[in-house]
Amino acid sequence: MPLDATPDHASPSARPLARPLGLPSALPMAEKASYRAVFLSDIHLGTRGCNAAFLLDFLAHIECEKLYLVGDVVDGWRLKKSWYWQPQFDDVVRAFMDRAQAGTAVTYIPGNHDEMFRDWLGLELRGIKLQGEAVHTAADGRRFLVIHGDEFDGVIRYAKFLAHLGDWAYDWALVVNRVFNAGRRRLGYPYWSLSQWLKRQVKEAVKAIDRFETALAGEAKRRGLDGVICGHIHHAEMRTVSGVMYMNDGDWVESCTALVEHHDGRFELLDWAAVMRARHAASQTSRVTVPA
Ligand SMILES: [Mn+2]
Repeated sequence: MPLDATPDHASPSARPLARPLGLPSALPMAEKASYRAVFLSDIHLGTRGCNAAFLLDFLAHIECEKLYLVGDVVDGWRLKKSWYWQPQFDDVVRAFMDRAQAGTAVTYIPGNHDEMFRDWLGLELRGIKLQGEAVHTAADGRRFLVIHGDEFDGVIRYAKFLAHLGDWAYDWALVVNRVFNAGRRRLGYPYWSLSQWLKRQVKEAVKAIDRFETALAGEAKRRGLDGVICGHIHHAEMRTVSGVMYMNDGDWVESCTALVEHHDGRFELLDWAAVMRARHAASQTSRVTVPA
């Protein structure tokens, strides 16, 4: 039985968490795709999970007037514990600096994992502006609050882990449950259902993500803006929440996603892992064996 099989789970908040994103409408191949603005966050340079190669590939295929780095670009927490730095991480940092030097307006909004940069807000580092938050005006005049989002987070990281538990976890839980309760019985304790507890936790996780989205949308609304652009929860999303646009640019650890604004003010979420898969598939089919 799947974890979400209970009827009361069929609320709007029970939408699938790992919704597949589309390929960019104009798949950039030979030419560079040009966007008005690009939003990236949760790159987590300094961790093994960081997909720097994918990000470098993305950066090599796009051009933009404005680039927003929406927090958790460098993982200072992890680096403090143990130093882990790849040459590719340098390449990413250099790519951002080169963009700024070449005329792209680069704004860096630190998150909670790179909060050390929050001491430097207002500074400009080699053309990169450090700001606590920003208001981005789209080509069509709509205005968006750009913020990392950890300020509105409860225990979302833990919640998200639970939200990703699937059927396998439920089966596994049943086994653990049996062993666990056999032990409890021997010790004279009453039966306790781990699967019921897990089910409740998953439901809470979905609610927690919902709360995050509602809180951020609410903040944008309170300020009279048309929406919010954020990161932090590693969950790319673009939907209307409380009457305003909620857009989360995702991450470069679990998925490889970016939010882009086209020159006409249209926003789009790009799944770069899917782009790279598509390109690889195309290169495979075009490889023709010529008989001798
Ligand atoms: Mn964060």
